[in-house]
Amino acid sequence: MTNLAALKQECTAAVEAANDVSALEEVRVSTLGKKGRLTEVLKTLGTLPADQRKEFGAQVNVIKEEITALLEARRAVLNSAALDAKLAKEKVDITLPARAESKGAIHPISQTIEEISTIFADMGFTIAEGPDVESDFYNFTALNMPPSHPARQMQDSFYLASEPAVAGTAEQGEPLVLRTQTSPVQVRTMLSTKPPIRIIAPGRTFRCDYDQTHAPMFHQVEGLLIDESTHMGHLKGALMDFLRTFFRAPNLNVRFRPSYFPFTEPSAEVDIGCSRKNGELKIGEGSDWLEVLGCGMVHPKVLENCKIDSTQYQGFAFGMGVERLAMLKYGIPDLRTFFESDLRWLRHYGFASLDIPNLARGG
Ligand code: 2NL
Repeated sequence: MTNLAALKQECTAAVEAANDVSALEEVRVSTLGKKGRLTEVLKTLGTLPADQRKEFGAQVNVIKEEITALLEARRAVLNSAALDAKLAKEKVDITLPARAESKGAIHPISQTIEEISTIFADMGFTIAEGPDVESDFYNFTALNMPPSHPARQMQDSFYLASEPAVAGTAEQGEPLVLRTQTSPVQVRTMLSTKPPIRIIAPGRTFRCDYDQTHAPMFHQVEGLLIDESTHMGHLKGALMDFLRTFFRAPNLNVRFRPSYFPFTEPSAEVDIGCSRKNGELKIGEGSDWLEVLGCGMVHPKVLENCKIDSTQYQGFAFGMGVERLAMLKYGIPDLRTFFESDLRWLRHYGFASLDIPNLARGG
């Protein structure tokens, strides 16, 4: 018959000798596992005379429970020691000076929005903001885009389950959409303030699109001016001044080409003069043209949708893509790199926090 006292002593010693969790696990398997020593002893019960079986089985079970308790206690001690060691190893000395290379930089998107805002602020525009999640009315209907309009199709827009509380002002049950342009901000301003209105709306916009020149999230700056005698000449003057300041090219050629947007009439796309030689793009010289923004006179239906009397007031509006303007101004070749958070890219294209835009520097 097995010497139970000796077996208990050996198992106890093995538990105490285990110096880490995996060694302890080996001990558990070799004592209590399927082929463990105590399990093997239990298997021999059947070979014992009937009068000894009960007594011997009970003794083995007591030892089994004791060893189980010892294993648990040892595991707790080892886990706690492992945690202490891990914490000691991961300790951060917060008194160490910051590493030079971890200096932050202003992202070119932020810088470009600041530059654009500075130029329009100088012309008397104020900055307006609104929610990213919009209702169908502010994003489409008010802007003269009927339900059948292609821009409303599911593949272009990100729709959300309708949840009125999110947008705050959405009608019950109205579909919610991630705004596809920043125009809803102007719609809200027209509905809440009396003309004259002079605002720009910079911000995030979203479209279900992804390739070399499209990202599902991108940035726009839109502008809106409404007064009693606003006309296309004001629009042309404001945008020419803007582009010449932004691209730091006082003689920049600017061309207004007829176009179509549902929310403006007439509408135009604006090109600037450039040259393309040996694959290199130069802005402000040469005889080629490059499209940079869209604009037009606010459609009377849009004014009426926004409770502005279109017989008394008219206005101009424009919209531009921030990534595109930043790429052109700072020679950034690939749109997708804007959102990759690559620190080397940011160090190269980022701006120091003291590069505050001002008009003398071109926004
Ligand atoms: C583009 C063209 C444009 C507008 C945006 C607008 C807003 C209201 C009323 C009328 Cl509330 N128009 N916005 C007008 C013309 C063009 O954007 O190419 N954007 C990147």
